[in-house]
Amino acid sequence: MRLHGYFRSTAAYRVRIALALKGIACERTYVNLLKGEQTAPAYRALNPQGRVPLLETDGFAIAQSPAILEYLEETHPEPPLLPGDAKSRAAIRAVSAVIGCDVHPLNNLAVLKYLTGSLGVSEEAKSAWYAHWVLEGFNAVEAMIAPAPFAFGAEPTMADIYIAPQVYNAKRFDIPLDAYPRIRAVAAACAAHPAFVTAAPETQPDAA
Ligand SMILES: N[C@@H](CCC(=O)N[C@@H](CS)C(=O)NCC(=O)O)C(=O)O
Repeated sequence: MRLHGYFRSTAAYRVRIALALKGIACERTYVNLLKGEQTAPAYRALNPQGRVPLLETDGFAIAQSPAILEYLEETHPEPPLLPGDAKSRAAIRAVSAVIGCDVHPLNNLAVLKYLTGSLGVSEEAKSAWYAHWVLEGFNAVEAMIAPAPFAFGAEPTMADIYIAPQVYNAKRFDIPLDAYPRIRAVAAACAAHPAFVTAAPETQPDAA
């Protein structure tokens, strides 16, 4: 198994957390997004979208962190990222989707570059855009979780796998999190968990 990622990519960070939680050994390839390595023909041949993460496993390549997480969950069910009954799993997936579908896609590198490049938006307006969509999403997530200490109970689930990287990213961009005590509590619980520590961006080899 080989993960193609970049230390600051929150989508790749999700996959690193899942691998660590499930104790799955995985080789790594580093794709430097700032150097444009995601556009190299060899990488595009593996992932036509030219984004990270990408997981090569069992003779094929999986793009998109939600697909990778679901694949890992199906092939390595323990510990479960989607525990409980159908209702519990739907609640976990809903929080994951707020971040994965409604926040992150508006804030990733390609979108921000398009704003400031092709559309000529100022750095200030770009930052306002970024903050707006993070706060919109966090307002919803704050109301959807009940930390105990993780978003849905005593053990981390897929929801925490989405929340912790998004909080990391929000802090990088100086988004105030004072209005989100539940999200901050979840982030604190994650920060103390060995799998999240292993997966943290600043400790990845390509962060150096
Ligand atoms: N929905 C995708 C998003 C992947 C994505 O946007 N990755 C970003 C980094 S977080 C990327 O590779 N960007 C490359 C670029 O902007 O050129 C997923 O969850 O895997």
